[in-house]
Amino acid sequence: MFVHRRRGWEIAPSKATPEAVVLGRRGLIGAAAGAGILAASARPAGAWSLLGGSKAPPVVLKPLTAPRNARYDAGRAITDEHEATSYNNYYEFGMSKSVTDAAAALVSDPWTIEIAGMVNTPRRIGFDELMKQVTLEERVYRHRCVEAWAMTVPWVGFPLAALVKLAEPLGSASYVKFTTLADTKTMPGLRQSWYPWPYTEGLTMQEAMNELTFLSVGMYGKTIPPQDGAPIRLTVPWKYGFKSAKSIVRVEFTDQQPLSFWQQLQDSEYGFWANVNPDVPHPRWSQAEERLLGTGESVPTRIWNGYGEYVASMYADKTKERLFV
Ligand SMILES: Nc1nc2c(c(=O)[nH]1)N[C@H]1C(S)=C(S)[C@@H](COP(=O)(O)O)O[C@H]1N2
Ligand SMILES: [Mo]
Repeated sequence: MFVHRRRGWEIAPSKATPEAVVLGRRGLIGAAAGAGILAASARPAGAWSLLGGSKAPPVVLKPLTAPRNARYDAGRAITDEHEATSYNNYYEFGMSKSVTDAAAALVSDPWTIEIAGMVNTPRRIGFDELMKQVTLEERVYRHRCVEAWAMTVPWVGFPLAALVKLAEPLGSASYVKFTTLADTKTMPGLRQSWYPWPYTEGLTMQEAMNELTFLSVGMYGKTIPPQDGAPIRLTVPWKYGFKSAKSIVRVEFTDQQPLSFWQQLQDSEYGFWANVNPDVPHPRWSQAEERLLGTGESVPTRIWNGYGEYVASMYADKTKERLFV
């Protein structure tokens, strides 16, 4: 099934450029949180750039464990850690699946998240400060990329609902918009100016408050590696993987449906809802099956990525929406 599709799941840059131009550029915790355990990775920031910026020093991940929440049984074998952390989509570091070396340049400590828009008090919160205010748990979730590959990962993090609560949104806010890091000094992908950087994503407030919606700060018992979105990323398991924005720097509450990065590039292929559905093919390939990272096995895709019991009811009244694009 992979033979006939493009190497990447995005449209070719040549094709993307006009649309992008036309569309315009944006029209814890407990125990684990203690003393700096959570700082994403220790690295002498800047040192590598003195050497010409060609190679960042090796990334040191810190142990980060939390009790596993047994409510979310993935029903699949956990993907081999190396496979899951070396086959990535992180376009800020390049369009290839192998961005581990490039992403080592990401400076994820210190890290600040801006809480903006329709909230009681707009403010900035340091990552370490945030970690003191949430309770971490481990959840094993299935991840389904729109390109039809899938993995099963033990994430460590906390429900997005906990951050929403801390943010104190106004009653009039109906969406949450996520903006991720766009640092031209460390992210070579940003030179590809036809892409509408920074990477943005959005959820309805109801989706944001859903019990499944997770902010991950660790995986496989360690802090998240840069290539997987250090130090904090969304994990939205019933939607195509592009909704799971990496390295989040801004969370904005709004009454306008956010326009996401991929939507700006090609709305006909990557919409706002992006819920997984085997019966709604991508315009350029089937979504009926998915290939498991590691084993290469092909398995049937499930509607809502198999999480319907938690999420389907949110969409019962949205029959006119393009829920599966
Ligand atoms: N900032 C940012 N977030 C991103 C992406 C990206 O390119 N940039 N790619 C998305 C896509 S398409 C997928 S499938 C997942 C991949 O996560 P992983 O590399 O950790 O498996 O991240 C999502 N989040
Ligand atoms: Mo993806």
